[in-house]
Amino acid sequence: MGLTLAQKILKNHLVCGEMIAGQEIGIKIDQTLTQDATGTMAYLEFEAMGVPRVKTEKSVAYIDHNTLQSGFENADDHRFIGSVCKKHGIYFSRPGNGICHQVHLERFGIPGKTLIGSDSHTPTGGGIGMIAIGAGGMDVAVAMGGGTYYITCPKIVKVELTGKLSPWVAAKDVILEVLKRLSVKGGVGKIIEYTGEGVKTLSVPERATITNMGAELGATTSIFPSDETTREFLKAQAREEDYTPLSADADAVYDEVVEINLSELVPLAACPHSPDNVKSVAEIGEMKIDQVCIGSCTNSSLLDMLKVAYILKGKTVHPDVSLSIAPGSKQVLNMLAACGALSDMIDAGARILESACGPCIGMGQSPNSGGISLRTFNRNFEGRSGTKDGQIYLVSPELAAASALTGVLTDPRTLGDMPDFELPEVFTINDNMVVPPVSAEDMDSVEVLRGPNIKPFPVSDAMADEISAKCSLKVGDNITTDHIMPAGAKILPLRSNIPKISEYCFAVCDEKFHDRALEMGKSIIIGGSNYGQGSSREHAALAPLYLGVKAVIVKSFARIHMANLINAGIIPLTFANEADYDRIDQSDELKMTDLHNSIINADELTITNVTKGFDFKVKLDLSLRQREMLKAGGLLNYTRENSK
Ligand code: MIC
Ligand code: SF4
Repeated sequence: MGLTLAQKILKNHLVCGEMIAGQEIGIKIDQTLTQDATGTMAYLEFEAMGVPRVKTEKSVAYIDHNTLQSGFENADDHRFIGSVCKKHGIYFSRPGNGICHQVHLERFGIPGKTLIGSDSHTPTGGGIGMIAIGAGGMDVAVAMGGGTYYITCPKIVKVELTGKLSPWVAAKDVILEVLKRLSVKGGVGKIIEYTGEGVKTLSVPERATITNMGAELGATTSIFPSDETTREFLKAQAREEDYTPLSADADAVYDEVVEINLSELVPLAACPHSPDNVKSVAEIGEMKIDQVCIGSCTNSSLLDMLKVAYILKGKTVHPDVSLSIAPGSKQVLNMLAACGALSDMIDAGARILESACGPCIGMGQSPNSGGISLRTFNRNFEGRSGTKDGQIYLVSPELAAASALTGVLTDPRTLGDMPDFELPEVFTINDNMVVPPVSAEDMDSVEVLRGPNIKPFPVSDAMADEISAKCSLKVGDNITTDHIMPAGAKILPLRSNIPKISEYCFAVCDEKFHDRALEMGKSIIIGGSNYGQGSSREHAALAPLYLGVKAVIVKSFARIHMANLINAGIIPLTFANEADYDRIDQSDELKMTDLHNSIINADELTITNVTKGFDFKVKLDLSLRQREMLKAGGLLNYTRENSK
């Protein structure tokens, strides 16, 4: 039986386990990436492991999320990460060099290799045929130390692309269509593999837009074949030697098949407040807009920017609209400047931002109260923009630019003929903002520089045999990590300070949560389905750990967050009977006994609701490794125990 492309790469990297969907497998990781908002924690954890030099083929640390540096906290974190990298063998991409995923695709990604990154949009690398997976910082730290990375062997969904996109219909519309069909939890436990005749009509940046936003499906990752288009892209990046042709076997067997005829797609938008709330521009109808933001790791490539510049050239942004543009990398910005496209943007009235995440993570550009903002980003969760009642629509750069000129949601197909936008044969290459590490012999000469905001991270105690705790919070379905541990300009600088950042934990849902949880001492959280979707931030597990959360009982979990909870030593449980969710209220006291035995051996656990006087069953859907990890009190304790 033939293999799919994803299966081939996984098989090549298999360290343990069997390639059977649903079972845990361990894979070898070739490359890692971190960004600053998750990086400090990941490097503190790496230091705690005591491995002197990274054992990967390439590890890169990017500074792209918080580049505002309002106050010393950020600058200190950047300096810490820079010095750790220099010492331990990691390449350091300085602030200004660009968004991690964009730069990694341009300069470091290699078809057929495995990459994990402490950022959920790491699957961008799937655009050049990598198995690129978002993970928690601790998993990245372990991989840097040469450790195996564990995932549930995914099912493979084939997305068969036929036809060709119509003029002004974009790659963004492809992934929005997939999201519309599969939903934000439709990809959980799956890899989305793109095949078919339509693939060759898409450039590498377009493929990367699609794999990037596959994160919003909850998928393990997404992948495109590596073909002539990939070769040309790598060649233009002066990296032709990194090219290998890769595709699925002709007789590969897939678990699901989705067919998309590119020719039939129309401009789409994800409406507030979920990336899968997708409607066509025609369905949304006439809508006045206040703001347009173009950029983010989904849509900030040179190709995207050239299209935007073309649309804006010689025109003026509508007087009621604020337009900001953040080119994805120094390379993109530089090339826009050299060809005059940047000047066209500036001339039209665009506000040019630094090549960084910026507004995508709420670092400025929050819309006005109730403001309607069109963004080329990948997430429109409530409050993420920094304005609680902001109405965020996720759209293509073409649609965003066209609308910025008219002040209303505008179908880009009204722009008339579309010229051929082609990628350059040679990109402008200058890696002078990537600082290489010192050699292993010189590592002792490098001092790691720590600022006062860098506080030790919490480590869980070994699991107690009995837990009796109150429910400190009950939340509904699709809770995102932006609810659990919000980001934004005020909170992001605290990523290295868990006690301080914990003050904002769940504040979007309930401002009193922090105080209540601390007062309870230990507690349990109850949630609905797809709990923890979105970001890979392990702070969404570390802050609850710090606040005494011992277990989270939900209808279902999102992949990365569940792994982060286990790494932190918090027990993730799912209701055996979802109806029991309705029978538990906040402040109910829940009791679990005989945990030492059940955590290792049982698939189900009985919990007593002491307050209401009934028992209910929960499932322990865990591998033996995860069970042992929980018993030890998380990944660090487990690693220490096993290396004795
Ligand atoms: C995001 O888009 O939510 C982030 C910020 O990039 C996160 C990482 C983080 O929280 O630092 C992600 O997607 O993993
Ligand atoms: Fe940065 Fe936004 Fe991409 Fe996250 S989704 S990596 S915040 S640009």
